[in-house]
Amino acid sequence: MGKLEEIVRQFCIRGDVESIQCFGCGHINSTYRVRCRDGAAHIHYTLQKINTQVFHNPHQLMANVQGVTAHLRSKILEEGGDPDRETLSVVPARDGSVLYQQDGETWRVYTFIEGAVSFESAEEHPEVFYNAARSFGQFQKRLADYPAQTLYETIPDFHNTAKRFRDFQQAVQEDVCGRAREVVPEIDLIRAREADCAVVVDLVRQGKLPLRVTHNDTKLNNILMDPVTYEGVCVIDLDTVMPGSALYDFGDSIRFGASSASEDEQDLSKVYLDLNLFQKYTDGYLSQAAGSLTDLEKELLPFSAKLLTLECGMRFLTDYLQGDTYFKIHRPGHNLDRARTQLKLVTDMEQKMAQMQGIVRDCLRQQA
Ligand code: ADP
Ligand code: GN1
Ligand code: MG
Repeated sequence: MGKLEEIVRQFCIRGDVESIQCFGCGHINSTYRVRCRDGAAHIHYTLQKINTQVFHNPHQLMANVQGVTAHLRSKILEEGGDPDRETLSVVPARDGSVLYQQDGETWRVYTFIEGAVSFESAEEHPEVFYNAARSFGQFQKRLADYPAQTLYETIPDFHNTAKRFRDFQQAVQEDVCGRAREVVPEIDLIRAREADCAVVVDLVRQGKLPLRVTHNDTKLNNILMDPVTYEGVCVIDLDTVMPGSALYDFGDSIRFGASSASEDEQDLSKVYLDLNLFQKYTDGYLSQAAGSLTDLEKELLPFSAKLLTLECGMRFLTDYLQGDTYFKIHRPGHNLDRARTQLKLVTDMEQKMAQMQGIVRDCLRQQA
């Protein structure tokens, strides 16, 4: 029996394990699709090794996941939906725990959501992005009455962009890999935007922007969708559900999904903000969330897209400078390529800010 099979058998799975394959394109955890056979039936599971370099307290993380999924289940049932499909279901280990730990590694299992796929891009099917927005908007709505004080902060200061800027500055200064001299234009571009970094955190601290229960990692591949109808099925990757600003979720979705190219595209001439996709997402999101957002949140939606893109660019560049210790990379310079696409998007968004503001205004007018 292979190591992965031995691990998955520690969980309450049905049937005999037939195969275990690497799955998905996440940058943090290691994900596998497990196929089991029980008589004539095939059952699939999602086995994940939690990245404990990133998530220091996996038990607290799982307490969040269980609390949030239990809440979502009851909302989905009230709405007449199918909770086994529309939210994640944790499969416990045989000893009753939600995690299994071995050789310093930490594992969990979810039921696999069948007949749903995650998209890496919305360029070919813009309606995918509209529906993703509706799902993330609905996710936020379903968690609006969740007791936020019971959530653990799985990664402290996750979207504290001002802190991210300080960490970036420190990485440049320490320059542990001697890479800073290769990336002077990128460093300058970020430094020139220091003032942007504090805008949202300051408004949250001053109580001018509300804290809500937010997902905090709303990239398009963190939602499973129906491959035929392109409807949203299930919001996944709940590891960073924490109190946050709605702007983090809106901005991060745009950063990834409204880009004309993939996050690691090396030809920067292909990378720009697709205003059609921005419009689709804004429309879908506001169809769910317009009623609960404050005026200031609505006003800052376009800025949040730029802010979260700048933040992510800074994080990729910081990781590149620190020797690629945080995000998984698949080639040398991968984090630098990712940082460059984000920074290209930032400058493009700056030029398109007035158009983005116009789109938000038009969508709000249509919702009213
Ligand atoms: P990471 O934190 O590394 O991004 P995710 O939890 O997002 O990990 O999982 C990585 C990928 O695995 C997802 O983008 C999705 O394609 C797939 N996936 C994860 N959980 C499930 C599930 N329960 N059912 C089906 N596919 C899943
Ligand atoms: C990571 O786990 P994944 O791949 O869905 C990261 C996000 C970044 C994203 C960039 C916990 O998301 O914050 O925006 O990569 N998640 C964590 O693609 O750091
Ligand atoms: Mg993910």
